Amino acid sequence: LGKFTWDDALRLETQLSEEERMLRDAARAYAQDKLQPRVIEAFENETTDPAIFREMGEMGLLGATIPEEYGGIGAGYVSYGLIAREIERVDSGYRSMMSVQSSLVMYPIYAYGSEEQRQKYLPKLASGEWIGCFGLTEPDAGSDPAGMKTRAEKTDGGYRLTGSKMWITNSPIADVFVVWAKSEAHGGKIRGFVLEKGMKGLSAPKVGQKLSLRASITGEIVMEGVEVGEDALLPHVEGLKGPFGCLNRARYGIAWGVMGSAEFCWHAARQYGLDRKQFNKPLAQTQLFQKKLADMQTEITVGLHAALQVGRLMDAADAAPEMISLIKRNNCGKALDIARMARDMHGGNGISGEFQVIRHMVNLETVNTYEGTHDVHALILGRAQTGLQAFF
Ligand code: TGC
Ligand code: FAD
Repeated sequence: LGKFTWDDALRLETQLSEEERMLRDAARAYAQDKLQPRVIEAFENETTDPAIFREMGEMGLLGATIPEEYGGIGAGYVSYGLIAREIERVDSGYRSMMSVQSSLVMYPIYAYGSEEQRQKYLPKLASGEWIGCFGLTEPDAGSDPAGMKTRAEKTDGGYRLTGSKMWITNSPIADVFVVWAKSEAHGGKIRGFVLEKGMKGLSAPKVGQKLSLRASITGEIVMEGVEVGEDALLPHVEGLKGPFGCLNRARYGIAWGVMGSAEFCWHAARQYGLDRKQFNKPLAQTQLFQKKLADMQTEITVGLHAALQVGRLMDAADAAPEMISLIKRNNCGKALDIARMARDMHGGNGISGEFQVIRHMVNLETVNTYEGTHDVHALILGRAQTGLQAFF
């Protein structure tokens, strides 16, 4: 008979290569040694430490899938997912900082940028010397980015950008801004532009009073006639498939990341149940407690293996966007359920910052919403199986 390992029920470990395990172990050591000790205070005080980008850069955790000639480590998408899981085991906000830099800033510059843009931006983004952000969402265009109002008008030798983006991770501390705008010179099609901190007319005020994802800074991007040269345009993509190509990668990473957050909550609930006695026996010796642990174990195991399968297909350049919608939606929804359950299983201690499960719980509310809400991904999957468009 085979051996059963409670925290790796279907042996994910055996499905990983030696290289993937080494990178995962390095990411775990960094996350536990360097991120875990500062997260409680960072979340409480709503502070984002920009040094984290340089630390992650040194570890090769930024833009890991980007080739070495541009500062990445040329890792595969399974490795990228494993990194996301380890960082989000500490906090979804830290994973957010990493995934925006990697999938939403470095990826579009690599995939859609000119050789000059790649050389100018990628090495400094990979090292964390520069911080990047990605502006798609606007105050009146969230789930429906095609409704964006940001415009790029043609000027002599370049473009003038006007508009505002809302809910942008990293923007108040960003050096590099990948923004999407409707370009008049390209028949009103959506095009990507790379802006830089300090450009006239560009500002990025912080969004305050966030009660979720507090360790990750969020802001607006305000563009009041920002003038850029032709060299700011990402030349190799047009239309919504530009931003969606980046979102596919970030959503995939999130599907792994939230499983890390859920694992933290599950392990914490299990340990709490073993340690705490009520009615003269450990909580973990009650049927209701064990059922909850079994549900957590099952959903996390299934979610991780599904993410691994999509990662293998991504590494083979054979993954469909709908697969990514399926795992993003499922894993975020299940992680949120698990975090809420773990909060409940901790009783009153569950609302204390010290026990951390409520921090994961409120973070996961954001993760369930950004990069396509839980329901928007249901509509993507509904369209794929009925052929019927239900968005509008
Ligand atoms: P639709 O007609 O479906 O498609 C328009 C064009 O885009 C192409 N496309 C894709 N291409 C690649 N990958 C995908 N996943 C794609 N999905 C669509 C499509 O082929 C088409 O191309 P073309 O050449 O024919 O023009 O577009 P729609 O307007 O009907 O879209 C509807 C919907 C709901 C699917 C879409 O708009 C959507 O996914 N909405 C959610 C918006 C979203 O995810 N926003 C995320 C903002 S960034 C963010 O949240 C970062 S947080 C990160 C962090 O902090 O970690
Ligand atoms: P809405 O689109 O207004 O949705 C509100 C509700 O209506 C949701 O429940 C949704 O599911 C539902 N809904 C919408 N359309 C339909 C429909 N057709 N049928 C049924 N229900 C529908 N964006 C970026 O561009 N870059 C970033 O870096 C970034 N970071 C973020 C960080 C944080 C902390 C947060 C909270 C958001 C971030 N976002 C970012 C924005 C995020 O992607 C959007 O919030 C998300 O796409 C949802 O858009 P919305 O908030 O406008 O909600």
